[in-house]
Amino acid sequence: MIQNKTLYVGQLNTPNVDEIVEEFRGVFERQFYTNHGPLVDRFENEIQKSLGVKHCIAVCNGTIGLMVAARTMLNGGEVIVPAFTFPATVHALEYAGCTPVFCDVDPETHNLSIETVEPCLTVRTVAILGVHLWGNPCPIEALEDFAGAHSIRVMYDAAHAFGCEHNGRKIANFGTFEVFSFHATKILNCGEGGCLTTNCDETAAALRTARNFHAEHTFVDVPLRINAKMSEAQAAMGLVSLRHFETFRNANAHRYNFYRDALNNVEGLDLIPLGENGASNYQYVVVQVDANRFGMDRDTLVNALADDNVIARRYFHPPLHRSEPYSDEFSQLPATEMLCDTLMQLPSGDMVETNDMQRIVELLQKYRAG
Ligand code: T4K
Repeated sequence: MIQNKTLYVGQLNTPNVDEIVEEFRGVFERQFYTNHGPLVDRFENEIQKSLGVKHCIAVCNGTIGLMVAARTMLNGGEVIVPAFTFPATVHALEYAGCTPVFCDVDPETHNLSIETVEPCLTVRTVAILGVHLWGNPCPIEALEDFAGAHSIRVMYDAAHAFGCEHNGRKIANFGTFEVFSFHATKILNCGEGGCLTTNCDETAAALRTARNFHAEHTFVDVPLRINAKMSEAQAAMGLVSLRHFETFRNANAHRYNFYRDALNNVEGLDLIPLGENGASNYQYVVVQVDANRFGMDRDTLVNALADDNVIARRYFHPPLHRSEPYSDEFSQLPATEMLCDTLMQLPSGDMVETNDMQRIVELLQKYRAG
């Protein structure tokens, strides 16, 4: 352990450098860098096997994936989406020509629920975009019944949820489509990257067509096409990441369990449970700060940690309905506002060793003691 090393949220799981170099060698030997090369093809097949889903459509990042899928599958209209999410979820919808309508979330699960979605439904609603926050699945069956009853679509932002399960089935298999992020700060790391998944052949053909201008690929009628392809370099990193996924998951679980046990003894800091309805990837170590019990509010705590070289993050802050360009348009969302004021994410990932976590917990105990 380096006593003063800076500990970040987001230095998650590092793919093996030698294996990446080996995959890159093949890219340079073939002189085939993009446009559906052999590594992207292999990556899509491996993801399909790993997630038990019929179609994986690899894209250059999660935001663009969501934008392309929303533009392809919806013809504008209102989409109900939680305000408690990363801005990319909502901005991608806007780029796709949809109107986001913010709903609140459940204060316990941090995900949307029928109770929070229902008040947002109008005659213009075309879809619900659920976010499986922290990898914990949305109430999938209830949402799908509700969407069916109102003849609207349900789709999922699964950026946090690679490898997570809902009642024995992998996230990837639900809704019209699901979108994953393979950003550097995610458990499956392509540097930048993402994919769309679906079990519907027609949806897959449309999404494959829309993500590129390549003449030889599947071609069906879509409203617009764009270059959203994944490159061979991204797929090389992704393949190596995927090969070691279970090791990454186990290492994340070890860190999560360490924090859980240690924070049990720190009054006022409550770790958000993961994987209560099935496997988790244990990527997010999210803590709720109860200022009264802890003796310090979340923002003061994040600043104190930063002074001690621990870069915790306020995911997510500010809430989207209080951020430009939405600030004046939407009403109060009490659970979202409460969560944005009280949650923080602690450093996890391969750079964080047991001794580092011990140091973080000792700092937290010290601040609490005043
Ligand atoms: N939907 C949801 C629910 C999402 O959370 C996201 C992305 C998306 C959609 C969109 O997917 P992508 O288009 O990104 O594929 C980070 C990530 O950039 C973003 O991917 C992620 N969610 C979000 C939750 O976190 P920032 O703006 O907080 O990133 P940044 O650069 O401040 O990094 C966080 C920490 O990680 C820093 O303290 C430093 C550290 N870091 C970061 C990078 C990039 C490293 O140590 N090494 C690195 O290479 O958004």
